[in-house]
Amino acid sequence: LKLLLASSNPGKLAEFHQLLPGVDLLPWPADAPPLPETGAFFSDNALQKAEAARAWWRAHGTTPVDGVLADDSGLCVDALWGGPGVLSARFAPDLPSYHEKNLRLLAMLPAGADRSTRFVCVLAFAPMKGDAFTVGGAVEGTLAFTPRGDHGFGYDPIFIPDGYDRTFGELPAEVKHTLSHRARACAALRQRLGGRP
Ligand code: ITT
Repeated sequence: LKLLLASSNPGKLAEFHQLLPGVDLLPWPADAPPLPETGAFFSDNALQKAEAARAWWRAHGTTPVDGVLADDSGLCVDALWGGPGVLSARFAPDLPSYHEKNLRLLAMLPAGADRSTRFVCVLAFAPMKGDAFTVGGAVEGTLAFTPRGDHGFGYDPIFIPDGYDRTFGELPAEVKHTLSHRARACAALRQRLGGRP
């Protein structure tokens, strides 16, 4: 199976290489246009990205692919009414690094707040022939009190999955890939594709 990954996030690309080992994954070209994500829901944005990328690849693609995969994901903090959620990539745009964004996000929680949090991932799969569909996955956890660890990317240093006392930033990638939102969405994708890839 040969797929185009409609994502400019290198952290996601690295994870998909590990989570979809049988798939020949093409990265979104650096000179391709930015993909739209103007929706109110993860599924809406994932579909927008997959369908826009498929249309662009039909016109400009350099090699045939079986389909396009897009990922819309984020961190949903109960004490922030589910935020930053679908806006996770756009949280604190004034801050240059995820370390600073993570500190800002933690500082928004009042002392004693419920720290329950989940990571959500919706994948949209747009086959070159046929209709696009979405699958999803989530992982429950809590927010750490300070960022810890430098594995992974983005919000990983502040998320402690239930059943562990280390953050995704501290846990080895092999552990994250047994229980993450993206791993669960990939399992659903494999099932939907009938056992492939
Ligand atoms: P593309 O749309 O090009 O794929 P993006 O980074 O804009 O890239 P999203 O709109 O889906 O992607 O935003 C997801 C945000 O949530 C982004 O800030 C990520 O860093 C963060 N995120 C998603 N999955 C994560 C994970 O497994 N670990 C840490 N942070 C994650």
